[in-house]
Amino acid sequence: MKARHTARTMRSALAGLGAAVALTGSPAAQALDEAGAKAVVERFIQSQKPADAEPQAAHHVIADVDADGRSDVVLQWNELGPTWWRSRLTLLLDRGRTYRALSTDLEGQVQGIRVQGSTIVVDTLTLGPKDPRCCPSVKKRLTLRWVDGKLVTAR
Ligand SMILES: [Ca+2]
Repeated sequence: MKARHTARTMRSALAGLGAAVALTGSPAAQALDEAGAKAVVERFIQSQKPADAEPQAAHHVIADVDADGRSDVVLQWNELGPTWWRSRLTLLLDRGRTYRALSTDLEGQVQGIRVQGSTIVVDTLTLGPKDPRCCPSVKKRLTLRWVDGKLVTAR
């Protein structure tokens, strides 16, 4: 009785999975939707081969950062090493058939990313003097701006 129920649950779980895969397989050419953005993120993550580490996507935001009318993707991802991890932010700019990737390191645990025009605002928590390593508590904001074909840190 119990086994039959489990089999049915498995089947419906797999059906759900199939639908999700089919959606991500057809990214929109111009206006990027959520499924298209996920496909772009997945391709980028798979192209990353950090030495001794596993790349893993975390958050992403769809926005036209360079204001050329084509949606770009702002991605926060992590490199997970055996005893360390590194947080990265990558701007994936739509260049028609390909995406141009610009990356920078991030400090702390990312709490949120907002994109306003050509400005990317990243809110993080960093370690205070009394914080244990697991639990940073000091709020820090990083502002990046797309200027003259480059991603610069805004003051
Ligand atoms: Ca764009």
